Amino acid sequence: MSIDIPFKILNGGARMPGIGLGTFGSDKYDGTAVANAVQYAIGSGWRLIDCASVYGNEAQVGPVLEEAIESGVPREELFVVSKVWNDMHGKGDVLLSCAQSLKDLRLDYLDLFLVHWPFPNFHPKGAAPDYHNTDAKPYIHEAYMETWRQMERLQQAGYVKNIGTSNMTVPKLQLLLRDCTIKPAVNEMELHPSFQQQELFDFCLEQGIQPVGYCPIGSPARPERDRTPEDVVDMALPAVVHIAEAHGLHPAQVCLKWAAQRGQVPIPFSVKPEQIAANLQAILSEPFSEAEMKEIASAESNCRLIKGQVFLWDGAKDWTDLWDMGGSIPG
Ligand code: SBI
Repeated sequence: MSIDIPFKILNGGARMPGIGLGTFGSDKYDGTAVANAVQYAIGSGWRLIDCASVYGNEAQVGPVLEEAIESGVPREELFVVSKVWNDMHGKGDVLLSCAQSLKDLRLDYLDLFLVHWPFPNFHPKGAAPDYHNTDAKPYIHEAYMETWRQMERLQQAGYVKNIGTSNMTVPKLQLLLRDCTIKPAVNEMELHPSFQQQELFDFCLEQGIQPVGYCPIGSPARPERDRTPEDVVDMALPAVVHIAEAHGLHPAQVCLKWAAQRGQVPIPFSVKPEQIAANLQAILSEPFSEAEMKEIASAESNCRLIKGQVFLWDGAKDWTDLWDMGGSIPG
């Protein structure tokens, strides 16, 4: 099925669909469930699939992509994203990670390859929320640039059409923009009504970096380690519920329509066909009024859901250090 999904033009000229399917199944959905979701999504018109090696399911998603292409979906219509995980930032490793993702996804190029986190810090699968890796390091700009140079080489060699960042901050992006040869085409970041990151969002747009928003409906399926009692439920926000009623939409659809109309590319995850269909329909629904957009903008409450606490290093105060909340960083 071919649907006219609005798209964004990236800084290198590529067309990126205005909504994508997230594929992080957390500990709740295995590779088969996620692959079935991708199959249903492509069959119902979705074209952007947001993958990552750490999601552990690229080998299951790959055959679905291959079958879609074999059965007539033009490769150029698909927009497949993958990401290099934190344990593969070292010399030569970025290329290896990309090669593995290409092999697993059964593709000969990626549309977009991202540095998943700006730290080489990781934790074992299933780690407790308070897990602490004693090898973890703070952001080191020279180390990040070594990783980025490898990303640039992958683009120059044609293995990936675009490169980008994820989980960055304004200070980190400023350093990268100062020192890069190829600018990031996108920055993937947490974005939902209760966490709009207006300053970072505006900075990205000013710099020609397309914001891609994860957790766009508040990630109801996120793992336990990413839950706290203070977390706001976006779909229950009065502004969201009120606009949903006025438009005959589900609150999830309101979050997605707001996201797309604001200018980010949301990447909702779901394995349920009816939700996958409704999420795409949301983007195609009537625009919200300026007053409605403002009402949702006012629902901001600085509620970060994915804090990244498992990446903290010795001497870090708490998760706020990951996000440069104290100001500038050494560069
Ligand atoms: C993982 F598979 C493992 C760790 C992890 O930590 C931060 C949050 C994250 C991510 O990077 N992207 C996600 O969707 N969840 C994640 C995923």
